[in-house]
Amino acid sequence: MDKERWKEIHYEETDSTNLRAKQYARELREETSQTREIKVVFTADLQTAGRGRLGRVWESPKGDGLWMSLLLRPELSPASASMLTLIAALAAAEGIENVLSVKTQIKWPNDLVVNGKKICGILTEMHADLQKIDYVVIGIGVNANMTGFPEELQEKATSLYLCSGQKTDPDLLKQEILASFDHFYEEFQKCGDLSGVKDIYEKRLANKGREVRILPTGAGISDENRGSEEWTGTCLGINEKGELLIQDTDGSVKTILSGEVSVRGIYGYV
Ligand code: BT5
Repeated sequence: MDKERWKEIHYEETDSTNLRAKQYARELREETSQTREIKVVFTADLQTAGRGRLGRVWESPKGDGLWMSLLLRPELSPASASMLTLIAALAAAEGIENVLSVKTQIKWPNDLVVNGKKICGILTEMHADLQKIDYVVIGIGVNANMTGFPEELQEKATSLYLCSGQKTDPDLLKQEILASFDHFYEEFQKCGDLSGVKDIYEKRLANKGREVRILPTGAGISDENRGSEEWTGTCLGINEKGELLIQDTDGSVKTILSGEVSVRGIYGYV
């Protein structure tokens, strides 16, 4: 995709920017089914029904964060969509660091962590047929200015403010993350996979070199792991498709497509 400008749609309050993006895509499809080159970013000051994966709640209080969703219609197979989550994670990490001196790490596949606590979550959703993606929505939530969290999140969530003592303008954060996304997305399109960003991704990968626990509960568990018990191994990194490489205790290396991977020692609460 070229670096054409993002069309920006902002809400003071909405249910979820991912829902707004999906609705927009459905309406657009009815009007101009041939328009593939779209780049729309939806933001909200407040989300009343912010969502995480598997229908979980995403706390999105007013003015305290960057709650945004990117709508794209890439010429990709549905199997490639999960790579966009990794591209978004890289973009969010770099964008944040361009605004503040806070060192962010990526907890594969969809969390950014600072000092062992979650600062950003990503929710990628798509509409596709068997061969091709129709549209993809990448929701990115960054905790910017929260001064505290509800009790159940206190141990595992943090904000840029709590890490740096500085308030951040969500709009500036948005512009930086979009610029980084454009850069990494272009690299992704050039290669057709993540080979061009693998090294830089792995530098930020909190899981790398650590013992990780695989919980075979997520939707994207590969066949070899499906139905198996929870198991542990050492994370070696990712491959060019963005799958996590785990060395089992018997020395064999397995790939995890997506889903639930709990990482010992990354979050204080694990
Ligand atoms: C995620 O899900 O981390 C994806 C979050 C995506 C949020 C963005 S905001 C813009 C767009 N619009 C939406 O409606 N969503 C996207 P998951 O890995 O399932 O993590 C969810 C879990 O994180 C929850 O069950 C809580 O434990 C925790 N959590 C909730 N709110 C949080 C917050 N603000 N900061 C850190 N952790 C939070």
